Amino acid sequence: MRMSTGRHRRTRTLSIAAAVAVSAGAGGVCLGLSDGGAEAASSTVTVSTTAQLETAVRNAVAGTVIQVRGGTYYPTATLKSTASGTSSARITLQAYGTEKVRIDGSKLPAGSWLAGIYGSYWTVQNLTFQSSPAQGFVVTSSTGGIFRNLVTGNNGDSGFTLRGDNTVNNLVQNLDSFGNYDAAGHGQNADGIAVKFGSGTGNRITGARLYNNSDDGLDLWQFSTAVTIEHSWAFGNGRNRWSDAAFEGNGNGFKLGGGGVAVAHAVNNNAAWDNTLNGFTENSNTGAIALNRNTAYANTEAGFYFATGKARLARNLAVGNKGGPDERGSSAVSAANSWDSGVSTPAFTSTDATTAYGARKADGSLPATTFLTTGSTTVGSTMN
Ligand SMILES: [Ca+2]
Ligand SMILES: [Ca+2]
Repeated sequence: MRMSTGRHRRTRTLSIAAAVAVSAGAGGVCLGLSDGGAEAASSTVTVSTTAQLETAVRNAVAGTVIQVRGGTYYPTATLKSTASGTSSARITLQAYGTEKVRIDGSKLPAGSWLAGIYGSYWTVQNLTFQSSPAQGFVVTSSTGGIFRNLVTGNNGDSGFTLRGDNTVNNLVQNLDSFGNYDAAGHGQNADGIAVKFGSGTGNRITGARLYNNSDDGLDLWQFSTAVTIEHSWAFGNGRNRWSDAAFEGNGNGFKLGGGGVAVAHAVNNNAAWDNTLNGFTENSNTGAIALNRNTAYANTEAGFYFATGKARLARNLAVGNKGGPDERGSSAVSAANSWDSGVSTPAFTSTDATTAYGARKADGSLPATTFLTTGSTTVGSTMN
């Protein structure tokens, strides 16, 4: 069901009519048109079975909107697409209305990812990807992706991954990624979100909760272009929650490098707590990572570990980390942080994390919480 650009233009009117007809239906499946097989310029496909979901993803082209009815879906092969939308005709995969959709990988063959997107200009939103035998959701060398209000939980490797060169201008907004654990690696690989082994400008992660993963909350290993990370929380990572006698999970909240790259990521207004290693670490990245107004609380190692690089730390807050607030080398620049001289450490309004684990707001943004807030306008994360 491929189409030429010319065909696409000539069928536009018809496809709009078809889309209207579809949305007037009773939630059934509506695929394509009756004009000889040309794909619609903007076709809405509503799916309610696993087979329909698999077909719809396989056949998606620019302008396709796939709406998934509430329920749990069990793909038998990776949901995969190499198709690209355009900035004006995106490919959209989303829950139908406010219905709860879980895409569950527990019937996939061993080693399979649950979803793999290799194209550009996708919007994927309001969906859960869970219980994959390997990675949950993987985006490879994509431009202009919007990945919003997704949950990636209890997968057999990292929950959400951006990777590859030409990874450009992707937005990951309001991701919940938790409980991911690679049994085969004894937990050494499964991060909440991995932006690894690649490059490309304009990638941003915001509003994420990355928790209880076997390895790190966020990992930027060998991603050689600056990534922006803001308003995200990483907590409870690296603990052996799987009774793995040979457990090898790391447990940094935010792992901001590795593999020889030197890159100035931007890390603003995040929080890391209760991780088994550092709250925030360069992980050998010697670049000028900029960290502003982040909070590290009660991590097992340092709050902020920047021993070798040129990181610039300002207005961060570190309290109760067993390895101390900061571990800095002479190349790092530190000013106006809670550990710097002349700066007072504000008291937390609350150290009860219960509300931080709670339900998100209706628009998918982080839950309101007083946890780790201080009211300070100068130091630490605002926790929103
Ligand atoms: Ca690891
Ligand atoms: Ca990792």
